[in-house]
Amino acid sequence: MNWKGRKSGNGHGKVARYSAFQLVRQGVSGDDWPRAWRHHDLRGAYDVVIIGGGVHGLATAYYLASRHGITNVAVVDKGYIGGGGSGRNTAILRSNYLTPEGVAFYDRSLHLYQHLSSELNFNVMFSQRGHMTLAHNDSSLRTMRWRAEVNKIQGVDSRVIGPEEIKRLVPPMDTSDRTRYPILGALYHPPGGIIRHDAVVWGYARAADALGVQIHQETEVTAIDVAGGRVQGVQTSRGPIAAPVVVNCTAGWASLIAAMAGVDLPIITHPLQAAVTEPVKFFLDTVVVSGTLHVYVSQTDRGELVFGASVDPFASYSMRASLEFLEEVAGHVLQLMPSIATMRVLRQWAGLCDMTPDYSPIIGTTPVDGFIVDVGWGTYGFKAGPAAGEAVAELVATKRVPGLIAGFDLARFGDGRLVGEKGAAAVGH
Ligand code: PYC
Repeated sequence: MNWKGRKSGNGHGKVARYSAFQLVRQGVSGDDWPRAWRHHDLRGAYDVVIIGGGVHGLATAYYLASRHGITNVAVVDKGYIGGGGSGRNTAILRSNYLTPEGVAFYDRSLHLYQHLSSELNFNVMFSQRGHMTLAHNDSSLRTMRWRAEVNKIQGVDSRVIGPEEIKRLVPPMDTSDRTRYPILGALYHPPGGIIRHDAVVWGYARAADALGVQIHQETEVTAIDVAGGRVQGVQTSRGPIAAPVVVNCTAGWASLIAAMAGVDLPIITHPLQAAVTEPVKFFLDTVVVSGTLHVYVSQTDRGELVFGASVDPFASYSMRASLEFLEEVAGHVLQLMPSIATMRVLRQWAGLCDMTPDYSPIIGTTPVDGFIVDVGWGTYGFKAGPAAGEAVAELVATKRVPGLIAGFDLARFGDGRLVGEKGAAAVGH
């Protein structure tokens, strides 16, 4: 079910649909647009408390309300919604993973993203322009072939292409054999692309709010109450909340939040940096990734180039950007596309990645009854948001673990059932 045209769950009447007609009406009347989501006093109890107001937390809230009718839900965030990993990633979407579990999961997410603008009545600006992972040596070419075969078997459009087709798709790419790391081929994945991360977060927030979910920004969780092996609620900077279900949808601080409930997670947190240039005329039609050169680059609809690299090689909660990163990423991207040498970088930033031993997430129940985790996304979190939210909502509503996430349980680390997804990382870590 989707939320459009429904009464908002808190009795505030119908939520305005965004449309050309509504745009004209607002313009002529001069009325303010209604707030996309509202401020509420904190209730003392909810059916579900979701910690983290990024894409995962808000998607979970939205699917709880829209698919299962569970609306007595609070999403709490210590800052503002989308201000953590959701606002810091490079918004690349793809499903060309290596393991059958990973391919099925991320493909479901891609499918939900494809239909998200119409489902949420909010333009999330998904630009499905194709995604290309370059191979500069025999072993990466072998991994690309492996991924292409796993993808094809599961119905995901991926294939290995050669330098000629790469040059045709990305004319500024240096595909000659005179470079330090000549390009031998690439894994080409046409359904991949980029999206506007703030639009995704705001779209989910607006739709969840319209269904009665309460979004509480600047509400920091300071403790999680557990008694008799069962979660009881949370303590926050705005007071206590009782709840039989608490979902940890945080990124960057996931292991610290879990530790508040006495749950140990095998996560190490690393910073990941990115940068953006001034806008220029559109010339880069595909997302380009090179694991060997530790770089990925795409061009936004505004014309800026967005670059990223691998995670910083040390564990830290620092979100400072560094000159070393910029020097390295600029040098590497110029090996791929020497003609962009005079473009100026406008901004750089960092986010936090919760890395697990197998580069797959931890999603599902924990030894504490009612305390659920959707964490450990490493560098894959934003693309996973819709499928993770949908699956966690189903788990909360039905108390059954959906097949799509069964392999990503916390117990796998003790049982030795790892889901090795390092080979599908955008860049080497
Ligand atoms: O996995 O596509 C990816 C990715 C891009 C940037 C960081 N991770």
